[in-house]
Amino acid sequence: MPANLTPQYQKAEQQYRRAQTTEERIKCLEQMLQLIPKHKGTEKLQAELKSRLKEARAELQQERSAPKRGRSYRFPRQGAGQVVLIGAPNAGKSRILRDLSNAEPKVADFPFSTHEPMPGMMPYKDVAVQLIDTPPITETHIEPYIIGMVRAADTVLLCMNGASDDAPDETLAVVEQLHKRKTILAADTAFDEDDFSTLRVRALLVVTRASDPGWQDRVEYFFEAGGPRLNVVPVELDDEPSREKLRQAIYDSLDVIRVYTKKPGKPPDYDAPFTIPRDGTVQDLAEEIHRDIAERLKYARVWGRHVHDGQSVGREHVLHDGDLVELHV
Ligand SMILES: Nc1nc2c(ncn2[C@@H]2O[C@H](COP(=O)(O)OP(=O)(O)OP(=O)(O)O)[C@@H](O)[C@H]2O)c(=O)[nH]1
Ligand SMILES: [Mg+2]
Repeated sequence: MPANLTPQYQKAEQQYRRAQTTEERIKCLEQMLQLIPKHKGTEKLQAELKSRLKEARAELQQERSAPKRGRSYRFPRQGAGQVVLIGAPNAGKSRILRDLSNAEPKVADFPFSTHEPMPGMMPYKDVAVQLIDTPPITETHIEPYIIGMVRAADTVLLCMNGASDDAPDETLAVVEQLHKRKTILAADTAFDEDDFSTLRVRALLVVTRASDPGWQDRVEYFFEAGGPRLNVVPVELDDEPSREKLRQAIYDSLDVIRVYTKKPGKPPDYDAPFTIPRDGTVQDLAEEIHRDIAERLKYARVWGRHVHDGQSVGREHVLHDGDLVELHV
């Protein structure tokens, strides 16, 4: 990525990645083109953005004239982050959704039991994380819409059955299916520096049935055979302390902080915190609440461990987990 890209541009780029419709993508690309610093170092990227925009506009035309073949699903983001579960058949994806969230997917002791994606909310601390279960991916089949979901996810859970000798190879096939579609599971999310269409998406390797003594050897084999070196989270879903560790790993991977708000002259709202990225600012919080507030914001007062009680701060002030903020417009 060329140097000197502003934080505003980077934010627009992140929105582009998370866009779920062609209309949204077009809007984001237009914004990126407007925000990108115009100099020699960004010429290649500008050209790339323009051709993406052209493609997206053509796509929209086509969508309007002829409805898309194949199914598509849209799950508006909710809560502290959107986490997509993928994996080979029988990996335990639906069981994770069932055990961790309010959703009631079908869980079966035979493969290919899930045919459609399903969202659910996982409560954690005093926030909730959106989990999305998906149908299995094999060497020969992937539902095309899964790619879009993976690319827009905040975190992907690559699920692998820790008790099966076939699971490492089956899971490598999942990785390969994504790779063929320019989607790479990685430790962190980023567009490829040289090829804007390739995207790295933050993922965890979740190994189910970790009460099986062989799970570590199977993970070792997965890595040695070329699997991406993701952080590993073993889980035995029959065991509550183990499930709690998985909840925590999922939440931590999102790298967000919780911020509480109060209206001037009113008591604090400690029930429903907002979540913003770690190192997020007052501006980020305001945008999370409402675009109007973000635009009209004059200053904020903050209570927390890193400020004097009620300290007045500007838009660029960096917030911390647990801060209480009063926005003044
Ligand atoms: N004991 C135990 N059983 C598990 C665990 N994870 C998954 N299972 C079982 O494994 C079987 C398959 O789980 P599912 O969640 O249906 O697997 P899936 O990945 O959704 O499978 P498909 O929808 O076919 O892709 C079910 O019988 C689960 O109860 C685990 O950690 N411990
Ligand atoms: Mg399933």
